[in-house]
Amino acid sequence: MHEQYQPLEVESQAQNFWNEHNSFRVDEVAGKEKFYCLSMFPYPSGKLHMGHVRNYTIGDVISRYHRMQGKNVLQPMGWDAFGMPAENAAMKNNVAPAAWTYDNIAYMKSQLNSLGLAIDWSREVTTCKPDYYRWEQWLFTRLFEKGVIYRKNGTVNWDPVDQTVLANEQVIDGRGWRSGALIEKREIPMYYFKITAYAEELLSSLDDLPGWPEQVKTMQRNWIGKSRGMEIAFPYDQASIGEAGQLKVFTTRPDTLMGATYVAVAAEHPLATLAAQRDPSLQAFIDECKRGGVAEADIATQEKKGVATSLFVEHPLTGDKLPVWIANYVLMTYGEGAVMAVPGHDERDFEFSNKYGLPIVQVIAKVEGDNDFEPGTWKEWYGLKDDSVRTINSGKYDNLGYQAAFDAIGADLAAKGLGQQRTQFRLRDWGISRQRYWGCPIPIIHCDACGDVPVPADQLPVVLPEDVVPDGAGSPLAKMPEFYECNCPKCGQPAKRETDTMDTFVESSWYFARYACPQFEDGMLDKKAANYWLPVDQYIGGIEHAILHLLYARFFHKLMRDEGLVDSDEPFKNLLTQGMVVAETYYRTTANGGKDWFNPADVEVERDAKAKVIGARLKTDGQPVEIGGTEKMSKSKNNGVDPQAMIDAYGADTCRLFMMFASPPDMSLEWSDSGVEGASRFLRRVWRLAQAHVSAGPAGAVDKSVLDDAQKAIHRSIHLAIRQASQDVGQHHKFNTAIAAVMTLMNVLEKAPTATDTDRALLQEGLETVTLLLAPITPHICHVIWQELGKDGAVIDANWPQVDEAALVQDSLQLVVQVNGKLRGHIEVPASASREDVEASARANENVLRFTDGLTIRKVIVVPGKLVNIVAN
Ligand code: ANZ
Ligand code: ZN
Repeated sequence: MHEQYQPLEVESQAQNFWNEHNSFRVDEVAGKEKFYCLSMFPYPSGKLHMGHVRNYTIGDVISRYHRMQGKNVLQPMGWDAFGMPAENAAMKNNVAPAAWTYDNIAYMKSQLNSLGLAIDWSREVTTCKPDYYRWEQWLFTRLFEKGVIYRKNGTVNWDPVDQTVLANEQVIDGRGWRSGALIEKREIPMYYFKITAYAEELLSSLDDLPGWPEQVKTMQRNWIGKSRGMEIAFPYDQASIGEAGQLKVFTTRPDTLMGATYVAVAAEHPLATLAAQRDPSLQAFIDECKRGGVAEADIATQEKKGVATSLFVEHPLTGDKLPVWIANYVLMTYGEGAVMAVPGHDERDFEFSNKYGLPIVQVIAKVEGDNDFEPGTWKEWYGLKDDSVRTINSGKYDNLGYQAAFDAIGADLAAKGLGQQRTQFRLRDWGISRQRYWGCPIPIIHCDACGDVPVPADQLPVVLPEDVVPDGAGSPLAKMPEFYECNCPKCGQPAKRETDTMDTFVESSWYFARYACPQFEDGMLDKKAANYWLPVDQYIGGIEHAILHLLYARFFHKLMRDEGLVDSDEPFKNLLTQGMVVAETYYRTTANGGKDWFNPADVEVERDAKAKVIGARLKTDGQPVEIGGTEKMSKSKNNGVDPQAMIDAYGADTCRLFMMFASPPDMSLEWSDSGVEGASRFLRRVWRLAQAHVSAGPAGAVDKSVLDDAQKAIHRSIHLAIRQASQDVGQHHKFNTAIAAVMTLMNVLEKAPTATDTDRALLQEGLETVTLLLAPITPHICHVIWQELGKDGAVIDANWPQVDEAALVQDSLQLVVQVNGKLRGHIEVPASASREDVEASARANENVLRFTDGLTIRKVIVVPGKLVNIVAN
């Protein structure tokens, strides 16, 4: 054993051992408890960032811990390899996306290995490879035949200069990010997954996931957005519209119907089209609305705008004429694309009415007869769906609570055939067509005679050519006859292959299942293997995937279940969303008012005597820079720290220890050079103590019957650390406090005597314990120390240590003694001492006698096991 800790040597020794022994390769073992630990797989962007390192270290610690519990642990890894960045890089560097992607994968795989992750690489899945996406295409054709996938027109952002479809985030201020051209909305045919058919189940089975953070479940519930309400019909005013008909709206608040003062329709609504035919001046506004962003968040925050039409509808209960407006806040894709506007009680309608001088009528009031309506006070009543509010100004429906008003108005509407109860979901069907090259080809053939024909299973996969360099103008596949020319599988006539590819979220929706049987060639999943490993016992990833990825993966799991491929209902039993990695930011303001960001590695921080940061300077020119606060590590703020530099300098174990010690996994982790130094120092201490102990020769086992009091205390410290770490790691994933418990034990062991055989036996047990408790966190150093301690077998095959309850029992206790709340001394009492004995011993303490001299003792408070406080005056 080297005297000095040499991390690079230690780490390659441990990694070589694992490689030679295929240590992390697993198979299904009947009767052995399985544990499937999965971290979200990376996009192969080029190199790992700190967020990856944190994510994968957390997963690795959990995996290794469960292995030490004797379980059959699967920890796989793969690559979410399709997507836009590869196309952008390809255009910039003139290399094919495939070559770029495979290079990145090779490099990032070497980085993951240098972290010492306990991954079963025999199960590696790469989503851009035909052996993977073949099964995605197969499922697509099955679902298409079942009607779970269908084709309809969808709206996309069209760049008229680049002749290409852009994603929402590629449209900046209404212009294409590359061309700068004004973006148009276009209707093109696209394929949709009918996820809305699973909305109810996706919502209700969230209740079966106690191992998910409440926050994530709430986000999913809101995204699915189930609303109970009514569909209400407003008959056309025939005088102004010129024909019979009804305008339908969806409302969650039929109780406010008597406060409806106008109706508003979306720009795409048929009544808007009709109004523009009558009055062409409306067309400009309609076009403006159609140009706006498709993202819902934009619509919620944008300024409310509208135009009046010359059309009217009739109020379904009073017959009053209500004007029809066209408004930009009404979505064509929600409800009926039209709203009954109740400006007294709806925030958007209120803003709109104020702007355009439309009437505002209060129809809800507080019970206490406070009927003076002040604009804005509706906020207090809105959302009170109970009897604490009453209807007013509502004619025969006055003075009713929420439910009574809902029922009374609902009954009258139903009697007239103008209303019915309805449940509405916010969730939309999932459009998966992308006019991109680097994605999974949609397995459909268009035939003039037969229509859309799914590619038969024996002709799958539809292979994506890998040698293409896209030029940014339209989809390359649409320009490659050798790709799209084909014959119809049904009638044999010349036909055209679909050239769109799938949304890359499709690949990441089922990779977790394919890891169970990555080489299986007879189907999408090997049912036996899939049912052995699934569901995933612990899933770990970023909170940014709380909605889409997790919802799509849950949806796919149910699709695969309904296809007979898996038996379970949900894919991920427990979910851990790890916090962000943040770091300080530094900048200088440039002449034009912009900001130049400097990497923390290039900045020298100045501190005062109390280590408080008082300023910062750029290392290269010595001039001051501004401190911008801590932010998520990102390219835009230039505050990323390269994990590789750190692994090279300190070793992977230091990196892992720092990450796990700095904060609990679900909290944000602040980068700190001194924290890294501290982690490195600690590992050197562990090494040094082990080295000193081992070099003194072998030690025996502890004979508990011969321990003196001091030795008992050391033995107790060992088992206290085991108890603490077991609780923290096993139950709460609080690796930071588990590490703190090991540090406390190290402090004891470093001071422990080594004179006798018993002393040495105790130190041996202490060091073995430190090694076992740290093994999931810093596996390399623990691998080597374990061998040096003379243990048979590798530490990865060792069991997690057990608490010896007897060792925790204390013969005597130290109690704090206070007089009038001030610390005055300590007493030592037998653990079995009665309250009276403790009090007597405290009163007899010489300091107590001194501080109570001349006073009368009024009261003695005993907190068992902790302190005695004597109140005297
Ligand atoms: C009258 C009303 C009165 C409404 C009131 C709310 C409060 P959730 O809960 O999200 O389902 N709405 C309906 N269709 C819409 C569309 N296509 N675009 C924009 N808004 C639409 O929202 C349902 C409410 O959103 C409905 O209830 C309707 O406004 C509006 F005091 O009707 B409400
Ligand atoms: Zn045909």
